[in-house]
Amino acid sequence: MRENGRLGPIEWANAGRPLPGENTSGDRKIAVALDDAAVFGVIDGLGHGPAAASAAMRAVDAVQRASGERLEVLIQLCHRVLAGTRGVAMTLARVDFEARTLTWTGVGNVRANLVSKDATGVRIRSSARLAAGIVGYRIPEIRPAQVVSLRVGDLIVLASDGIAEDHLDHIDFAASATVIADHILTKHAKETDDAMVLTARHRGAST
Ligand SMILES: [Mn+2]
Repeated sequence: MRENGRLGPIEWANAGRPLPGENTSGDRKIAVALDDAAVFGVIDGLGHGPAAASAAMRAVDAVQRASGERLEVLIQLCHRVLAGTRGVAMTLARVDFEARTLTWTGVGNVRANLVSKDATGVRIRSSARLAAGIVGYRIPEIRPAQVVSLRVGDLIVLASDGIAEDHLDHIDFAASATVIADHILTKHAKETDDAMVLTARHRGAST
């Protein structure tokens, strides 16, 4: 499960695989183009196997159909359409090209970090605030998504909990989004769960 592409100024890639022994993954990615923006996400259907995959795919479908809505609205929408499924953890990140902003929010444990390079080295500049809950089963009142300014070169990394906590150590910041995603999956995927990482990099000019 590897894909990559370019949406406006954003170069993105994802890398994922099911729990060893499973044929289908409950971890799914979203990369959708809007007029002057893009929406990215990682969705982790609870557990693993076909039931996890079908819950995650239903959420992906709901987001894709309504991708221009605010992120809080998209999560509410997923919560409704996932009733009766085992539910998902999900984090969404929207990049507005003109405003150069990153807006993100999540429910559950799909982590999202903004990694920047400055004079002192590579560091995590911001992390998405995640609410406790299970989309499709019980979610808190979704607070307005956080907005962060985005700079050329910045790297957004979304990772399901099948990727180990320390996955941002030793990132080769000179590498492409594809190479970084592959590296994180290869080095940090846990043997006990589905795994998915999505990387998105601001490359400046859109052509
Ligand atoms: Mn998981």
